[in-house]
Amino acid sequence: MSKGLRPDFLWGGATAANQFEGGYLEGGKGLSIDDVYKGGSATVARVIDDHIIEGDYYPSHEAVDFYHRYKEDIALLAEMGFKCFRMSIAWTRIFPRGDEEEPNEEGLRFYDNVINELLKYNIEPVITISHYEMPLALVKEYGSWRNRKLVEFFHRYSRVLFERYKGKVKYWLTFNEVNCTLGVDRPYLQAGIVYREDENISDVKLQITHHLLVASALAVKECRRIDPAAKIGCMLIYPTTYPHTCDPLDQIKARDAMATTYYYGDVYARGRYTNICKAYQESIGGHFTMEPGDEELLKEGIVDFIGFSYYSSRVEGVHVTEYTGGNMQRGGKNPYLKATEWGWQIDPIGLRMALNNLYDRYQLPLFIVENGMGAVDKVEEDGSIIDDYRIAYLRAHIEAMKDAVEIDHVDLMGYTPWGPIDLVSAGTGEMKKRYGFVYVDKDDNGKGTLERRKKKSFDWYKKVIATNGEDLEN
Ligand code: BGP
Repeated sequence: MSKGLRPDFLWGGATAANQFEGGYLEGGKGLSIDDVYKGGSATVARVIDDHIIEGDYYPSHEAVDFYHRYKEDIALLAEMGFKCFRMSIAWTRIFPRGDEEEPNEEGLRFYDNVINELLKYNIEPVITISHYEMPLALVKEYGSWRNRKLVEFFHRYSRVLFERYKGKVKYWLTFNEVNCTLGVDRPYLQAGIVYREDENISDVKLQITHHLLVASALAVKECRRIDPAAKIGCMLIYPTTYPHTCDPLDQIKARDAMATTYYYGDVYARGRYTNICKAYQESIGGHFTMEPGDEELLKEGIVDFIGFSYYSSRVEGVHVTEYTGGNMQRGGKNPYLKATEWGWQIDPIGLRMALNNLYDRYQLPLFIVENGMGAVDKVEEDGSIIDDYRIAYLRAHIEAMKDAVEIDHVDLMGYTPWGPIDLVSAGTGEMKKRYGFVYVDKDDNGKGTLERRKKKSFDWYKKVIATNGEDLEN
């Protein structure tokens, strides 16, 4: 077998509409759940506002203004040699309330322009259909994904996109980090859900999940019908999880901690609720309703590839006493690893493990659609930004990913690190938590010129892409 990444490896970067675009009321856009959310506290279930409070600052409203600067931004991505660009479409630009019969033409026109601009540079759009920004009206008036009606609305929305972008968009992802919905964190960001006191949380979790899985399966079916040449995948958050010790109880605990990830992964990749799903349903004592035809639909909705995000690993076990932060989930601290300023443990080998675990389990092509290190960047007096720490993080993760391909024979389609141009943090709403190769002049209070500036990592990543990952030297 030949060594190295495939010649058509999809190098790029990843963003999400609500964290990147701004223009939150422009072009007929409706309010999304993220437009009334200030970031930072959605990691625990809480009562959240369902409207905008005048005078308060909302990071997504302007974000970094990709809405008006997409040409300049895409030119920068093209200069780095991007082969693909992962972005999401804001559901509320297309269906401002979510329940309309007809889409908002102005919203579609914005994405026509963005997609055409990308194609002009031969950058393949990789589109997430829903990334943490569902229409607020669907939450307030329908109870969000508790309600089966949402399946119909999402079906209509995704069908409009496949029809409009047939022949132009070759790669689709359904729901971003969908498995967060079952975790303790983020049912709000993912599904607009804040649990009510009068409801059985276990039942609601399973019902929402079933609706999301059915909606995804329908999207897969529609995508194949409308544009058979396109590929459609799922998007899981993947927290590589190590047992704390060799105590067999720790092994079981670490395995159980992956149940919410494989719950989704198994249905997406195997088309049915597997043993791990059933065990999880029983462990939380939840029940949900399936409609006739759902089982068939899940079978037909098997994805073409598995997209996943990987930032850090965690430790689980019965003896864990020290915890640390992480992307959407708290985990046990690992004494062998260093962590970022936000406490996310840096573990490139964890990425190789993730690739192996997912490939062993599903035997479907994989796509790393998020990875990266949030860090505070300093602009030097001469205007330069020397982000060697970012280069070191990405380099180590690319090396690990290459090991998974070259040594372990994992089938990997591409790599899109998070936030190639600085954007708003999903977890905290901060600007100072930066991921980009391109710096954006904006602070946590919304002040700044929005000017774009290349960091040191810009040229480094350009070289990495140009050599298909062969030259990783800083
Ligand atoms: C993922 C989300 C992204 C992104 C990223 C980094 O979970 O899909 O939207 O934000 O994490 O997280 P944060 O922005 O909290 O640093």
